[in-house]
Amino acid sequence: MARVLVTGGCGFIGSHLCQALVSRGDRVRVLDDLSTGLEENLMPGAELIVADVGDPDALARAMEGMEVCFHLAAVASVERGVRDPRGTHRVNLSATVGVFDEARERGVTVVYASSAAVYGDLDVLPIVEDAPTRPLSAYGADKLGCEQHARVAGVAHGVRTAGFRFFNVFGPRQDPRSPYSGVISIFCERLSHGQPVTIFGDGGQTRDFVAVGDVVAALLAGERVASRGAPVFNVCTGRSTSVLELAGTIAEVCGVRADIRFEVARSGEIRRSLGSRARGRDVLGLAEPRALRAGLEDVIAWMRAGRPGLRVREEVGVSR
Ligand code: NAD
Ligand code: UD2
Repeated sequence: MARVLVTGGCGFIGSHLCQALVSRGDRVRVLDDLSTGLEENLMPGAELIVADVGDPDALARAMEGMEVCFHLAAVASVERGVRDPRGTHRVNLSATVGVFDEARERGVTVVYASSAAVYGDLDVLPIVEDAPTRPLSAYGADKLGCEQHARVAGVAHGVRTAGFRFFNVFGPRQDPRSPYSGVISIFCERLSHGQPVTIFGDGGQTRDFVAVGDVVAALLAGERVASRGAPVFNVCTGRSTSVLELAGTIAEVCGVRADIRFEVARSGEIRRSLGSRARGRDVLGLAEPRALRAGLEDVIAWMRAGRPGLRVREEVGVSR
């Protein structure tokens, strides 16, 4: 039974990770400010500290007695970084430097979320981890900064880390309600209600959509390979889907005809994103990823069930 801290554990990916950790018998503590996460996504059996991960006192309290920290708390939106680069930088990079520093004090291993946004728009696909990193957004630049600080924390201070460059993650409990939500959650929500969807640009832009269960499997494997060498891994499927194709497939799963409107492309938009999963397969032993259509069916089923969280709202084990 490991003692594990999950920052951002009430969020989309964090809640799935906590579910896996509690199920395998770990003692799980969550640090989350509930800015985008929901208390009803707190896994029963996990302890919750409601605080800002950038607050050094709260972080020290949260890390006390822990062996591993999964650091997922972030402003997980490229668009928010465009509008407020200073505010998102404080959470996405400065707070991560704090996590590595606290981990060094306490001998804690850190497994953290990076992003495919570190690569920017590359010509050579699929993208391997050794490809150049040329982020096109503040969000991507901050995630790359996290990786650089992980390396320094390892080399200079002996902190064991592993970083994961998630491509476009989707699944149940991804919030569809903000205009900055992931495209799959927005399209599933709208098409399942027979509403039109908006495509930014011509819809020919492509993404590598990875199901959240595959992300959890990668993070759990990351614990084993975390080292002072600060390894990084893609979390992807190696399959490319255009946004237009995606709208068509979701409409099919929902049993409706897609009503699509087109608007100008977003600024800093990446045209093609496709990851290589070779390192994850060979080093972490990751299995064949879930098929897109099967993953979309999971999302639609969750939406049709009324978007349940992991528990009913109750005040158990919460400190603020
Ligand atoms: P999410 O918004 O659902 O989860 C983020 C969680 O962090 C939320 O529970 C939020 O309340 C919490 N949080 C935010 N700021 C905080 C702060 N200052 N202090 C404490 N808690 C804070 O997003 P997600 O999609 O689950 O993302 C999890 C991680 O994965 C993030 O680091 C994100 O950048 C990364 N990531 C996500 C994707 C994706 O496609 N969803 C892709 C690449 C990387
Ligand atoms: C980036 C990162 C991803 C993650 C995410 C966090 C890349 C390749 N991906 O995802 O890893 O960090 O940011 O936010 O860097 N779209 C529409 N209509 C909509 C919504 C989106 O057309 O209503 C398009 C959007 O313009 C983009 C695609 O769908 O081309 C995917 O958008 P997204 O916001 O889901 O994620 P993206 O690729 O910005």
